[in-house]
Amino acid sequence: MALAQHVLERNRRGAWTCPSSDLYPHQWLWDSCFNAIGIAHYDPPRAAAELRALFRGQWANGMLPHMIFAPGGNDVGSRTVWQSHKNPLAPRGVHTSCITQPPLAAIAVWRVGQALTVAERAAFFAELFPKLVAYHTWLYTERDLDDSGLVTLIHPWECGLDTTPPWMRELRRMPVPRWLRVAMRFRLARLLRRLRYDTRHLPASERTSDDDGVRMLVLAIRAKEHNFVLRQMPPENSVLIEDLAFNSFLAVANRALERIARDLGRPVGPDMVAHLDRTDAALERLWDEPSGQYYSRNAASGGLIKLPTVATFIPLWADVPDGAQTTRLLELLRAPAAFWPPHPVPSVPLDAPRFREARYWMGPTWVNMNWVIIEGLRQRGEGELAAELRQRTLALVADDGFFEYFSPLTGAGYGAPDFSWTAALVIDLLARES
Ligand code: 9WN
Repeated sequence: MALAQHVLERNRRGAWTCPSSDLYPHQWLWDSCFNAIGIAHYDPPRAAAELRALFRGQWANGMLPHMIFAPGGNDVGSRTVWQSHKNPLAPRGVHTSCITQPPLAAIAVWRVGQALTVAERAAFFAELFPKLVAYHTWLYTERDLDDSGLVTLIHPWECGLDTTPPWMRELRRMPVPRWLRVAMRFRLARLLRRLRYDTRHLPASERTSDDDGVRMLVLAIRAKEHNFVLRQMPPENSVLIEDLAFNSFLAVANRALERIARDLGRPVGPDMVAHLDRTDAALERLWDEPSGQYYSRNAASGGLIKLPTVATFIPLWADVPDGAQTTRLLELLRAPAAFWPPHPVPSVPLDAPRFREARYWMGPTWVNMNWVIIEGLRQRGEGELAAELRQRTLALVADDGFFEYFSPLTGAGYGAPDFSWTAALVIDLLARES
């Protein structure tokens, strides 16, 4: 616990906490939500400040950006790609990215609220509730254009599991300019490695491949040509996905928003209630009966992207019905050849052709995903399995340190050391004893 707090103290930048001092010096949306959930156990006012700091970046249309750049010259994460100051909707005092990230804010606000005094909580909820409503309203009006209940993402950085195989497959299918095809044939993207910040700190084998990195950049630049506005983006030149992880988190966050509203005695309004109910129901359209898994869906073609990932378990945390689906998901989770190796839960199952033991979201075990699955298992009354996963997750960190991700086979830590959400979620797991 003390060691974990130490990591969070070291990564603290005033009101907010960066994910890692070297690799990620800015504020990220879902990272700060996980950080606040952990910090609330030992410093509730600071946890509240962490979340308040996120809303510095809120756009006039309600969007919460995935990054708020730290002041100063260090341009990691390419402030220059976004140039938010040129967009009239962006806030003036800070530079932000122009896309969002998993919508965990309402969940974190609710949890942090439970750690505050009654008076502090009332003020905190009253301040952030309208901003949360604005964010959820933006998600539904700007990203759910057909009112299906499922939000569409425009870039893999929005889903949080950046290089997850479903996104990489769709990204590789995106038509690219001729110069890029030629560059890829001759593996010229490799030459850009010197410009990359992450591979100066970490082995390239643990990170996004050069080609995928260039494609992601091309996609961000294309989205910028359309002001990052979904309804302006031509589907044939974009990658548009109804992302499973994002929409599952949205379903959980919607319920947290309702709880905050009830606490304040201010109902969320019939339009929002209709959106929330539609999202719960719509998650079922991401279920594939033959394989017994949930998948993301290509928003343009409507087809499920049937590549298995850890995201299939996130709906356990949402309000999807108990029953045969849950039973199948639990069986899948415990399959040693797939999702239950010595150090579960891998981000891609071991038996998938795309599994890579050490590469980012293509195989390694992530503490935030385990924490989400533990939440889901507890909610489903699967206390024993939740306790076992909790114990294995804590052991992984105790043996190797607060790494960003881990080998599911050996438990070796990869990516950034002293990574904030690993520390924060360890604190939460330790505090809630089983
Ligand atoms: C791009 C900060 C973020 C996480 C993401 C993770 C990684 C950024 C990157 O780091 O993404 O947003 O530079 O690759 O994939 O989930 O929020 O920790």
